[in-house]
Amino acid sequence: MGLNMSSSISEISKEVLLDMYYKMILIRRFEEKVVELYRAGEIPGIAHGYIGEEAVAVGVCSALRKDDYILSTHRGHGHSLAKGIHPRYLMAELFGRKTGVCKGIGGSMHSTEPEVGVIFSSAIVGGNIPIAVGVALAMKMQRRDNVVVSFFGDGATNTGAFHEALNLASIWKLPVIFVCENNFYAISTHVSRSVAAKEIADRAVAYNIPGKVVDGNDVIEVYKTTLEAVERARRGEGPTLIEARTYRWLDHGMYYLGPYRPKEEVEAWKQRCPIKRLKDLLLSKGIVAEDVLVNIERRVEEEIEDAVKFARESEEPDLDFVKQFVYVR
Ligand SMILES: Cc1ncc(C[n+]2csc(CCOP(=O)(O)OP(=O)(O)O)c2C)c(N)n1
Repeated sequence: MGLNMSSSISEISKEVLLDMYYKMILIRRFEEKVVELYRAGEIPGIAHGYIGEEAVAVGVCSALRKDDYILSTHRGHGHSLAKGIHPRYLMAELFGRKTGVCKGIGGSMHSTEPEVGVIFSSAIVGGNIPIAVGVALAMKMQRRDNVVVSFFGDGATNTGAFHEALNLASIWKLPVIFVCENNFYAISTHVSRSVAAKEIADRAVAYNIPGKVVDGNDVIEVYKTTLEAVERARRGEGPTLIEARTYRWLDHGMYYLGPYRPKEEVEAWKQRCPIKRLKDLLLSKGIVAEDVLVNIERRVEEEIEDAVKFARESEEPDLDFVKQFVYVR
């Protein structure tokens, strides 16, 4: 973890920093609302929260262009919002409404909107990684300079798909960035019980690509490391593996799995809240006055209320509507 949050902030524009703050707050409030609505029985199906991990999605997506692509996972709300999906259409998707990003028939784990670069999301652990390589191959074959990011968890790095994908991406020097969100647990299994490598980033060595460990609760470090990987990819030099160390504050999903994590560990990570860290930095460096941040927080509260109202008032898809999207030979 090479970069230091406060020393490297001066090179980033105020506009970008404020957008990062806005997006992190947006994700946090969105997820808090999802927990509330899920427990109240308003959101059907299952959902996996991103609270605590906001700096990864926001740091990475802030380093991308709108026409770059990301591929997401079962824990994807943060990725979608960070890349630019409007909270209204994501909330409506979670509610299973026709106005959702996938017309209400994808749900929490499949949010996709190619117009803003969210090209695919998969609940199959490791499933999006080879598909990201395929998208990157398409970019290369079409001589486009777009970069592709695959987000996945620590558990996904134990799948064959991860290893096959990194190998091929390296051999073909594809413009793809592999972002491992290492939150230390795959459901209740700690990484030390499932990953043989000393560090997940070390797995890059086998594929002759850079493997970098970053503090995933430091949005500036995530952003800068991603920028380097993006430049490398656009230069045609191939992929990078970034291991962003972070922590999920909630349980794996919306249900309680039991005490597999020490309470002190959870508390220690909460003390390292990525949003508070950015806020403290912006204020201590005199980059913005507090009322600017308070206004952003207010704006987000309104946007979340608006998204819930929009979702609640939207129509549910009926059977005839759903049938239009079923493939029949
Ligand atoms: C191929 C496959 N195996 C098992 C599962 C069940 N499953 C869902 S999430 C999960 C853990 C994923 O852990 P990780 O990749 O570290 O991501 P995190 O949930 O920590 O973000 C598992 C095993 C699945 N969805 N897909």
